[in-house]
Amino acid sequence: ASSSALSRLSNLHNHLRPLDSNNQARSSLIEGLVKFSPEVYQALSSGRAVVALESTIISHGMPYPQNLETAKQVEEIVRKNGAVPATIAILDGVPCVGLSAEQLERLATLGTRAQKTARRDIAYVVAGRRNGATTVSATMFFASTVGIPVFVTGGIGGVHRHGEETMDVSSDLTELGKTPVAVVSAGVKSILDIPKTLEYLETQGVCVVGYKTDEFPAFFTDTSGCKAPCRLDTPEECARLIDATTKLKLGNGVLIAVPIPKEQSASGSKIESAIQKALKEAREKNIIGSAETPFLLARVNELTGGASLASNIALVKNNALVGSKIAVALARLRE
Ligand code: PSU
Ligand code: MN
Repeated sequence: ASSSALSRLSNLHNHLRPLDSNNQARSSLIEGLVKFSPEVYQALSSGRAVVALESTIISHGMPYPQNLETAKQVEEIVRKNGAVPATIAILDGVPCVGLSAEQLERLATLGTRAQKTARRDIAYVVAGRRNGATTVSATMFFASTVGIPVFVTGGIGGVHRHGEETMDVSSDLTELGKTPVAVVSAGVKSILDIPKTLEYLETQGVCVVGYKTDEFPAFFTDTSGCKAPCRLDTPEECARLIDATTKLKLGNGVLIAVPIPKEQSASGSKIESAIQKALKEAREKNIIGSAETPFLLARVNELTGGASLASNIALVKNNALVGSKIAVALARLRE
């Protein structure tokens, strides 16, 4: 049955236009193993701007139905700004780059029944023909494999508080160290240790950019008390940085940290006290490993009466706006 699934995929693949020589979507290893939506395949084939989007934020990061609404709205924002959205997830063991409306709905209703899939989980989910929602690390892996240089999300994982004892350091950080994809996020949540996360990114050789800010943003708030190592002020500057990273064959990722819009940043201190409470509960209940981030996100949302979810949605949309402009500027640069 698995080989017939594969042959169906390669059939589909054969019906699509062959890839031209400029584009990166050509890894022969991935031929027939990844299913592209027609929209994404066309865009990659013609060198149009594409923006990768992750799926753990849909399954584990937000409740239904806001997760589905947000996912659809984010895709619309990307299209309105001249790029093609490529939401990435593993469905029935098939890595999908670009989801249909039905597939997006399926993922959103599966919620936490989909497996949270980081890099380490990819082979397990594919081999077992499971449904996997890809985190930043797994989404970067697939984006890079098929040649999508820009990826938009809400927040990335990082070094957890007390990470020096637990060694809970998100694989998002090591992926950024070895995979050449630019990740647009609102920085790192204060459920994590932000200074240690920045140190670790430096160790991994990741270029961290504050977008129109000198300060590294903390997801729900536009300040963290930490300086952003670099600052850029336009999509074109970001595109040139990404292009230089590619030309130099540095091989690492870039983190572009976009502060949450000021209007949504207001409830930041209320959210901070909820974060403290949720962290304490997580320790008491011994919630660790990959379960910790989803637990904290859900709990903070409950404790803030939905305020954190509203902020989360607003910042993701803002990131989609900025990320699309960067992807379009990059595609222009490479014309
Ligand atoms: N932070 C958020 N929302 C999210 C995540 C992080 O504000 O949905 C998800 C992302 O998919 C990220 C993952 O890649 O959590 C990190 O999980 P962990 O801490 O287990 O590495
Ligand atoms: Mn972890």
